[in-house]
Amino acid sequence: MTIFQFPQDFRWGTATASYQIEGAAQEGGRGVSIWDTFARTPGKVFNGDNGDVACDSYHRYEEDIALMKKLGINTYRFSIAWPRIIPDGDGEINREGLDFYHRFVDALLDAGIEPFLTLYHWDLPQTLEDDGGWGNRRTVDAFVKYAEVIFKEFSGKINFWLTFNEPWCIAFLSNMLGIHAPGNKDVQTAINVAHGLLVAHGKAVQSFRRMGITGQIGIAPNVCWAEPYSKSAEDQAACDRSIALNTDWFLDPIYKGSYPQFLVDWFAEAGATVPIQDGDMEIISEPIDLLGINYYTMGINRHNPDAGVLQSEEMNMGLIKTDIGWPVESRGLYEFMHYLQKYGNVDVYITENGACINDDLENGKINDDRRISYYEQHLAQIHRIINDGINLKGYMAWSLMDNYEWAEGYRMRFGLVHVDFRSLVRTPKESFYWYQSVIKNNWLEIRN
Ligand code: GCO
Repeated sequence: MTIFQFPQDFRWGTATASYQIEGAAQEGGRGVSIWDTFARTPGKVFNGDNGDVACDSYHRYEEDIALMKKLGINTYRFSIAWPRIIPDGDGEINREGLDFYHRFVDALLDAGIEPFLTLYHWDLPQTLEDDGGWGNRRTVDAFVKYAEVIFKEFSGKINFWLTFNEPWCIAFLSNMLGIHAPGNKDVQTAINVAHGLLVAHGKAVQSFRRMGITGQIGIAPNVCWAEPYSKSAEDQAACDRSIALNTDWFLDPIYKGSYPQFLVDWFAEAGATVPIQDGDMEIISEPIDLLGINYYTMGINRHNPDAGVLQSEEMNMGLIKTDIGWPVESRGLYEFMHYLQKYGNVDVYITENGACINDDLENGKINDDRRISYYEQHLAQIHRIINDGINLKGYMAWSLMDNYEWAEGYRMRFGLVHVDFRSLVRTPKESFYWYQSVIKNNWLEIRN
């Protein structure tokens, strides 16, 4: 048996996102988001599932917070639904929406749990998408206005802020690969979206400073660590492109004030350019305080001219996979955290990490041992990362409970708590009790 001790002030948490758990889609004055529309478009989401009810957390948040308390977390990452706050994107403010999040945040604080707030976890008001979405500066300005409303309302209650969740997904998964809302399949559109959201991020951080808001602010990219299939320089270059498009494409502008030139050149070959306006790069590079990192898996990639615009193909190496098909490989997190040091030893929180394991109830229990094993491997790497002197300050498991897994609908389960999507009954899984003991001890015990 091996014991890994964690720092005294380490933050233990879980994460969720508004559209994935709230439901109450037609209540509280909420406007329509691009996910409401996408989910209703035939063929886009497995089984045609949508977030109208989801986990019904809009009504059941007290029950959810009771579960968090039982779990023992000291931090909870959640997102605010922009369409609840400004239903048509940039018009009237909806007091009912703000009041809901005040009740929720107050209840978290009463329970002794630190709220970690994400401003944008993908539910863009549909009206803004209809007008060109993130590629249109109107959306950028509307986001800044929305962010300022939230800053002003919640300053003093919130100490941890994130502007955007997974910018690669917002830009490329959703607008180049067409897998998420709004479902565009165009490289130039994706690049426009990426740039628009970066300008929105920078402007929001500037407002945050100017308004003297409490706490620290940052952004949460998703990591795609990739290692080459062979020793060829071409395979290494394919990996470099995959890694850089997920993280460097967003972090270079923020930390260095410029896009990674080798990728800019690569996209230029494909006929796509970044629509930079005067002053944009100064805005984007406004200093931030922290980074959120979302890590799930890594790839072994090779160069293949037929593998999309990046010509980087992920190979099937026969590794153990979670039920969504992602290889279990914790090493990529360790490698990435060292790679990240090129931006300096910045404060980092793992804002998402977890496994899709679709085990169901059996005799009133969910024996999700494969999820426990996934968490064990990743927490062991985190312990190693901290021991290397990297400023990794907290860990948020994805997710507190099973929820709406975007294009996969409800069939893919990431929760520590099982949700019966008919009765909405919540049942803690074995992994919940395992995580509870890790948090209580503040150490990880590896079963040999
Ligand atoms: C993500 C998402 C989550 C997903 C999770 C599992 O940020 O990709 O934040 O919403 O549910 O990653 O796919």
